[in-house]
Amino acid sequence: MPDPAPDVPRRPSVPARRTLLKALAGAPALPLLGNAPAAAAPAPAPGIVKPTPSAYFTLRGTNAEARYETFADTGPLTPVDRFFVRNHTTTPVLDAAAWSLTVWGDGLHGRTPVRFGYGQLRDLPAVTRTALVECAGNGRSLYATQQGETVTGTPWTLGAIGAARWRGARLSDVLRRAGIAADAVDVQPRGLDDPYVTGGVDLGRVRRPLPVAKALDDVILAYEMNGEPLPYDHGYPVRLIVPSWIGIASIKWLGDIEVSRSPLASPWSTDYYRLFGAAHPPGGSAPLTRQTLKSAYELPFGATLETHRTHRLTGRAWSAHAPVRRVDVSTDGGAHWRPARLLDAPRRAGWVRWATTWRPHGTGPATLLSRVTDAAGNVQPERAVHNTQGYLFDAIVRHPVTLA
Ligand SMILES: Nc1nc2c(c(=O)[nH]1)N[C@H]1C(S)=C(S)[C@@H](COP(=O)(O)O)O[C@H]1N2
Ligand SMILES: [Mo]
Repeated sequence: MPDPAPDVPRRPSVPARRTLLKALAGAPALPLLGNAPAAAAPAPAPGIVKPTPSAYFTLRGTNAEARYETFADTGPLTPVDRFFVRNHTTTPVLDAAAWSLTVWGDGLHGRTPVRFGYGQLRDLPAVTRTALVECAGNGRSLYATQQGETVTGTPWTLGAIGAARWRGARLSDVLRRAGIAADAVDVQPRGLDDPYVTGGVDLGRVRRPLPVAKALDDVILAYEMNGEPLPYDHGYPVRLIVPSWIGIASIKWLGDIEVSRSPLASPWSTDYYRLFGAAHPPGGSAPLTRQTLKSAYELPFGATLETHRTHRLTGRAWSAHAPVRRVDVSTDGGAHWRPARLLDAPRRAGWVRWATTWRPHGTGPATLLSRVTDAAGNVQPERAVHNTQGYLFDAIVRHPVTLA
């Protein structure tokens, strides 16, 4: 099988010092540090170009998790300086002028690879849409903390998610111009970041098959995020955005797309991003596609709330299946529920902010709960169904606070 590894000229994966200094110079003043010395310039995470100040991020290996509670002072979109980064290796600093996308494979008429330069892609009709990017493992650590279950993988809390406004070309336009055959079944986008090596095994570059039906539906090749060129860490110059699917589908630093008349596979569709474990078929579930639904308070876990005072509590809710219909909250561990007030009009993409007021009495530990119901009738369960890799946590989050 031909495999034209794109011969895109690449700069070294360590960003140039100038780039780094420029990025740091653009860093925001740190809001949550109170009177900490202003000179405490945050070191970027290894392999991540943008600053990842501890006020906004928790570093987890090659990744930076957003502090979910700090979304409280953001609007419906997540600013780039708060947006989580999930890197299998390191952020490559690519040059748009030297970049091109190769579309190739037996699923093209004539089987001739077709190249698109950055300018050609930008000349195609542009679409703009809001979409969440949420890692399949978002909330993974709650399998352990809330359900006492062991799972493998990055122990995200709730911050492996962000919402942005993406602008780019339709994947369907690119595939049609490349001459996709009527009987093509899968496409497989692949990134230009370094091959992923785990346990001494080289799994190659990050790639994952995408069924043609989804590829021709609403997928975009994004070159802008929140009105700016895509940042290095989020896939510059071009990434895929696969709305409502798990984050791994949205391949960053896109280099090539294979188009095939027979089903494709990669470690990201066979070993990872399936459900394994007692509750699932012996060989694992089918490869995961859609994300699930969640809701959570924008409050640190273990926050202390003053008793006999009225608090305004806020949060967010989202579902990859349908618009949010309602959010219910409980401040007594689930004995009583009441509706929260929705602050945004539910739409098919993005999340809904919500609020409730609470005047606690008494002191000591308490548990706050929130529960989203979407327009398709999906509702968060009490428990998520365990899977060994801790994907798709969807259970009602039990949010511990202390009343004092
Ligand atoms: N090329 C490439 N694409 C990638 C990844 C990666 O490591 N390399 N990580 C994936 C995963 S697991 C997620 S959750 C999202 C994260 O996107 P973000 O870093 O822009 O938040 O990118 C996906 N696309
Ligand atoms: Mo992910």
